[in-house]
Amino acid sequence: MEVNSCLDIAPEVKEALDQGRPVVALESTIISHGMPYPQNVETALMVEDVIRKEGVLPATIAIIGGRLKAGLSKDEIEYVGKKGTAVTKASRRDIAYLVAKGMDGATTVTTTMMIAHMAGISFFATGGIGGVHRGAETTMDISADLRELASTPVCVVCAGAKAILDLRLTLEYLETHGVPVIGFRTDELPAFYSRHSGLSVDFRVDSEEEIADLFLARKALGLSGGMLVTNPIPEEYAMDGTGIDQAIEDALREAEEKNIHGKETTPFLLEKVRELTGGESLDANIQLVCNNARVAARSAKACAEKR
Ligand code: PSU
Ligand code: MN
Repeated sequence: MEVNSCLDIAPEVKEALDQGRPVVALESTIISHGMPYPQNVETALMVEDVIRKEGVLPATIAIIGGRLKAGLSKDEIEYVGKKGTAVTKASRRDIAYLVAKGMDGATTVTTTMMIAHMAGISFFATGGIGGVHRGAETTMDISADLRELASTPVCVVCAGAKAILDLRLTLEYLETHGVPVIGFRTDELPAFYSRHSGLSVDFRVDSEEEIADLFLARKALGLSGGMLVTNPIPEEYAMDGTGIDQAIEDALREAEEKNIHGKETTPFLLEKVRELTGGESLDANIQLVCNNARVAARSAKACAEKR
């Protein structure tokens, strides 16, 4: 494959890809904008360990000094985590600017998918994807993550989309754009902090092997878009009935009062919810990311074994 001249693949990641060994991509906006320092860096390193323990190579993705990086060193993860929200949250529209200016960028689900695909990585684990925001019928706030899922052939493993979003509209958008929403050992779309949303997924699978089969079937069919695996937060960390819905409502109201919009919205809501739940939402967030990393790693491994 011709490698993009703006892309640096870490040597260890390159070697694994060349040998057909499994690799899982990880995003960096969750580090810079999704969690406070130092828990963000601790979590990023812990998630990488979860993947390594499965015998799979993690590749955390970011933009550093205008270079697209597939695979960060510990120091680079520390750098992005410490700089936090001072790093540009980089969506599709931002990356050419960051490359042209030699700047840093934290990659969202959108840009992580793009860079993973450029590097030849097919599986990606995160916490929650962006989606259609509540009130989108007037704000038109629909995350670029959904559009990217529609076009880029990467399998994204997440814990669903947060209830800060309109989950029903998010599913409608994904259906329109041909993105299958898979429930991992569930028929119900999980809602990030919660295992329940009252909405159905498109298909249920009960093993990582089935995820690999589905990914390979899409590839064999020549379908261009991605697929979304939704993996419920482990029962013991789930926040159903702990006032999480109230915290989300309060956060949404405050965002409206403060006229928060555009790319600020998601980080603002996440931080507010963390504050309002006394940090409990952060613990849940950390656990669900690890849980997703494990499923992504096993799926990547199953896929590598079939090829
Ligand atoms: N969901 C989380 N934590 C996050 C994000 C989403 O639980 O940090 C980040 C991801 O990087 C996602 C981005 O791609 O927010 C979506 O932002 P927006 O809604 O502005 O598209
Ligand atoms: Mn948005």
